[in-house]
Amino acid sequence: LFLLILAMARHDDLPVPVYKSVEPVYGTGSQLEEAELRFNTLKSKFVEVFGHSPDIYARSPGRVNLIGEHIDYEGYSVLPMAIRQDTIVAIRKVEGEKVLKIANVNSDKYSLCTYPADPDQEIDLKNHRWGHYFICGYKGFYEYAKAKGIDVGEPVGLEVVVDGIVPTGSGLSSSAAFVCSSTIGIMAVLGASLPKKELAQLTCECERHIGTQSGGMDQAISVMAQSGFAALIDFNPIRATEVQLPAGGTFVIAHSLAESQKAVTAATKYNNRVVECRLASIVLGIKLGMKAEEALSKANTLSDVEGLCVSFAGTRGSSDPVLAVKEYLKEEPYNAEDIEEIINEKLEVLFAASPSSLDVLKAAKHFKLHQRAVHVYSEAKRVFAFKDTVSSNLSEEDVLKKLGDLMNDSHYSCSVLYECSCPELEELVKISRDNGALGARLTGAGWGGCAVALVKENIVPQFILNLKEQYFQSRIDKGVIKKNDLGLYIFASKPSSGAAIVEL
Ligand code: NG1
Ligand code: MG
Repeated sequence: LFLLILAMARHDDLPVPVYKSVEPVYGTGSQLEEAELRFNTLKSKFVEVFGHSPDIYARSPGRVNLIGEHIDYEGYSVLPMAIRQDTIVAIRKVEGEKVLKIANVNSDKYSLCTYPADPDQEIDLKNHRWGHYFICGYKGFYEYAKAKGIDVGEPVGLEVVVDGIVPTGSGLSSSAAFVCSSTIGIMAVLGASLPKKELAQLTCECERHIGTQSGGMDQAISVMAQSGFAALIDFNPIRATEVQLPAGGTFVIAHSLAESQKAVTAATKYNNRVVECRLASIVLGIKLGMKAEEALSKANTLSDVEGLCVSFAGTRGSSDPVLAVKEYLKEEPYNAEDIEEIINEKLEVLFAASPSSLDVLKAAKHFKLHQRAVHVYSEAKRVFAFKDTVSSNLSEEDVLKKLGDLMNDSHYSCSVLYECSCPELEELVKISRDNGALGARLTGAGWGGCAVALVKENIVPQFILNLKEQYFQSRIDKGVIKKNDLGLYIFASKPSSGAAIVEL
């Protein structure tokens, strides 16, 4: 009976798998060889720094988002897949010494960070350090344990060595790979374990300690991904449904080489958009009949007022929430006073409990409520169109073409309405399309980082060669990157597996 129940359980109800070797995670061939080398190096480094071996290793992958950008924090489903590149955290519990020592295999770039073994410590956000992401997992887990009444005893010291190969600032969620592997590693040495979907929720909250008001996409896919499948991630509650991608298409990821340091630029970029969406939700709620007070407390995201927008659209014989946006949100940017008059509240008061939102208000000149809301509602629809297309009985040719079109529409919306692209990404997306991509778009938060292109399987090698020549060669010539590193900046990607614990 137990086995039957286990077989029937959804995989996201199960905890992160624990393996005794690296094969189940990395498969065979060159990928396995690379992994074995990394684990050996990581172990040697651990012995070198701390004088003994780690207790366990925890790994969690980066991801590429195929469609559904900047809508997870508005409550809408997204469709990413895990990539092979991951972060591995080797960790050991140290009784007695109340210090967290976090080292990196790449100690030239990332020097040892130490923190007190104190779950209540504040993270110094004004002085960003790479080790802060580990502390996100640390604080987040203890908060969770406290809230749930889980007894994990007195805080202990931890020794940690990190090996991350997800390119940073690239929109491939190196941050979530680091936060998730840290949290999973911490929980494993403290003897705690959770179903993956709860862990996905927890790690999302962990990462907010870095000061970005993240949605939950990156942590969800990093924790819950199944090898061979992309996933439709739903929120409230978090849930992952496997999506089988068409065999004749390959997703090629290319780095624009513009780095996007989200934790550092949050006030003018990422968190700014979260605040704009919140304001758009409140204004829409009021215009569509909510009392100001009710809207201030209940209209937190655009998904909260979608029902009202759809009812309005119904009066025009449609079901498209965008109609309500066009009717009730002006296209010209709003300034703070415009909004305060409508919502009958000072913005500083509305956001008083959120220091990172107050930073946004300080930095913002105006708020583009119309454009952001049109993006969110239309992008949310494209995600379902993408999912439906994949499972439709159209010919593969037609499926691929349609998916490409949806990706192109998504990029346009990100670029023009959400304004999260940059000149380098625009150039890369154009070159991708010119070289036969069925669709190409920025992926992740944007403002730099990577683009993802859908390319027919049979032209992938030529496509990559052409991009190397047309986008990367001039940057090699200028010394921006080294020719030998090109494989880090452009590669085809298959859907990889999610987080795992390895006990060697
Ligand atoms: P990146 O910047 O790619 O890690 C961020 C958010 C996601 C999502 C995307 C935009 C974090 C940890 N991640 O991803 O939740 O909102 O932007 O779709 O903030
Ligand atoms: Mg990130």
